[in-house]
Amino acid sequence: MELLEKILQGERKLGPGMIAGVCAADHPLLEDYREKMRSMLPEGRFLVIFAVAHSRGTLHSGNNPVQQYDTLYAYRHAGDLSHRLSREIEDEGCLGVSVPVYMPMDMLGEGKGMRGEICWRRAGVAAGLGFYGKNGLLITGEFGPLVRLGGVLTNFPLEKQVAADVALESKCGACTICLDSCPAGALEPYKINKKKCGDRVFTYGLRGFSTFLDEIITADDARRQEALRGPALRELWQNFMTGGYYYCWACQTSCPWGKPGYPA
Ligand code: B12
Ligand code: SF4
Ligand code: SF4
Repeated sequence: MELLEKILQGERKLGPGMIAGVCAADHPLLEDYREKMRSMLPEGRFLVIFAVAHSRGTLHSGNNPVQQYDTLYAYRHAGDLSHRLSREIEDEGCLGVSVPVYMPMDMLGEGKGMRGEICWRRAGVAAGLGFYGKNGLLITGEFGPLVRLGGVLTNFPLEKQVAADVALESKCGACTICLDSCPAGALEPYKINKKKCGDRVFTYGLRGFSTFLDEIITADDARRQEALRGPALRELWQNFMTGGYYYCWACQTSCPWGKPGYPA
């Protein structure tokens, strides 16, 4: 069945490890993103949000290359679904803008670095896909926070598909597992210290790259040669090639939501 048809029929589960939901573009949770959405599609009225599950086994493996690989493919999968849906919508004579799952982002605006065109966690809550957890992530009933999100802004009439059941309240209760599991101490309930998390997640991302450049520029010749032959450059090169740069998933893997038998 075509994707659009499934969405029109209100199907939440699109296939193994894939769920979707719809929200109005003017949902109050997305107020801060209205201007951005207008810039993407002035006539955009609805957002279709996809959540694609990670492989639980892979993310729990503790092996960084396979974790990166799974992350890249979950992103790609969410992007593919969005791209496909936008084509189907345009076949029907409407417009569909596939919004980036993570990159590219507007990195040029003053102080804007690393701000998405849409906050997918907010959009996911507004589309009834789950609730906002103490770990600062969207927690779905099916897969917990072990998902990558993406979606399409469209003028296709989807008012009948807009989620009625939206979890504005957290369902974390007294649990603090993710807060205690963060190796960077970056989490407080519903609040994340981005600097602390970024230092960990971007060990060989933008932060690692600027540290490397700084070292190359300021070091003496011997140290420079050492740095050029060292592992950091190899890892940075690999990340530039693959687009992967993550080194932590603990706030996703530690959450009991979505694990077999949970919630009961
Ligand atoms: C930049 C970015 C980062 C940065 C900054 C994180 C951040 N909190 O913004 C860094 C590198 C630190 C980061 C880390 C991680 N990220 Co990240 N990140 C993004 C990205 C690309 C943009 C986020 C953004 O715009 N931030 C801007 C500022 C304004 O956000 P903020 O200060 O946190 O404020 C938001 C929240 O506080 C939230 N909020 C506050 N109160 C409430 C209340 C309710 C009810 C709701 C719904 C929301 C909400 O709304 C605010 C924004 O509107 C998104 C993709 C996207 N476009 O959404 C992925 C995204 C959030 N990241 C994701 C993931 C998985 C991670 C990591 C686990 C790393 C990894 N291994 O992949 C960690 C988790 C950190 C954490 N616990 O939050 C996933 C989350 C999936 C999910 N289940 O929710 C996303 C959605 C990517 C995707 N397409 O799936 N990330
Ligand atoms: S990704 Fe790692 S460092 Fe960042 S908040 Fe989650 S557990 Fe903490
Ligand atoms: S680990 Fe516990 S506190 Fe953290 S998001 Fe999951 S349910 Fe909420």
